[in-house]
Amino acid sequence: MNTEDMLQEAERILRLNDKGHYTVPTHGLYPFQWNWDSCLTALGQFRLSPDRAWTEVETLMAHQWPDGMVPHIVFHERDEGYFPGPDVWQTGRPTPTSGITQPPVLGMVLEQLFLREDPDHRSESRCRSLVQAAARWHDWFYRCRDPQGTGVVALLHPWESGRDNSCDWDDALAQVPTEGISPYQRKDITHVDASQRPTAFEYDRYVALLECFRALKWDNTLLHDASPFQVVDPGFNAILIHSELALSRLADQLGDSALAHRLSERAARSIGAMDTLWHGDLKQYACLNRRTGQRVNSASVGGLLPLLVLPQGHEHVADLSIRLTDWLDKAPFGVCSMDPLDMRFDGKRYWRGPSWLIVNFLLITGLRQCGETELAHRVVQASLQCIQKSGCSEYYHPMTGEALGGGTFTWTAAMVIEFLNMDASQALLTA
Ligand code: 9WN
Repeated sequence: MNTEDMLQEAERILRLNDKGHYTVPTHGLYPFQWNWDSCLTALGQFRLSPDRAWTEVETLMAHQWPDGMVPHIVFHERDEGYFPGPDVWQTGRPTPTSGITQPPVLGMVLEQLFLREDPDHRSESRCRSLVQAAARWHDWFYRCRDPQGTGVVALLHPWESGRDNSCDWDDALAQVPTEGISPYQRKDITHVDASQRPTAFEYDRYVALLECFRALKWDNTLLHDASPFQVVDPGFNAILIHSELALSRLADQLGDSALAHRLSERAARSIGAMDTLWHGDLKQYACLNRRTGQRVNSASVGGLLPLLVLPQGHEHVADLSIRLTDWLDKAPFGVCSMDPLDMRFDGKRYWRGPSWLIVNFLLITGLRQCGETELAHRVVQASLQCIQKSGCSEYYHPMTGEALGGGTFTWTAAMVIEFLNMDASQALLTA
């Protein structure tokens, strides 16, 4: 496939999965609107139609909860092909939604959409409303997921991380009690081979957490302290801070200097708090189990994502770049989701080894910001090699580039469009 074919295929997939005002990640396996999928998809959509890109994120934000939370799934239409559906979540929203959230990439995406528009014809009022809504979501994070004011927020469910079955959650998940959970039937393994999906042990705990929160009527003033699972993820927090800074810059451009100042102050405090997540032995960032107070000894890609918030020349940029280079040397088809030398690494199983183009994109964004442009180009090239070999899949075996998970995948297609529009990526690919 040459670059023109790749671009055409990516555009075809965006259209195929377009429901008019939102996009499904892929038909069958994920038949609803997902939070971070939609936001990242808007980046690719922008190249086809800026108006359609703004609509994608507006649709998501129309389902923000009154307390500021933005749900991870919006169930626009009934579809029996996914578990757990709205009847399991029972969140009581006018349009049914899930009751947990996902990585807040919205802020960084809004800034990109705004900057890419013709300065004389910018969608200022659309952007202004979205910035206000996104800031309310961020306020919710710090109020409800960091009630002690530590500067970093906790995840209460592995699905919130977007890296569902990462090894990062193994210990904390094992502590989640499953007695009395309702019987259920998984649908994911009717679409995708079970060897590429989370295990039954993990699903039982995903359901147990959902049922625990449902029993508390999804009251976010109670969920944090009551949750048997509270993990502070450096990757998630880096995304939150990166978006917070983007929102601050946007607020400034749009004339709301008070909001801009409030967000940049909070981001500065959170960047300081990220130091507590540095793991000196692993030479990367790692999670903290907030329930036990213990450091999680797990070297996953989440611990490299703080590249998104490190300034050029920071001592940890070099450490993280060395790790990334080492992983790419061992697995050339994108960045592994887990250290390839870890005993638990599994190149086929979802977030325990495979490479994901959206994570590659976030790393590339961080690397470019830190001045690591050569390494950023290497990750672009590795990502495009997956597409050349296997098309737009959900994820890839990082050693072979084999397509894994769902096919004709929306956010993967959107990332292809992003990568092909980045400077020099075409030259690299054809070199
Ligand atoms: C649960 C839609 C989503 C992504 C997540 C990915 C996967 C869902 C699932 O699919 O999660 O949210 O059922 O496995 O892990 O990152 O947003 O593409």
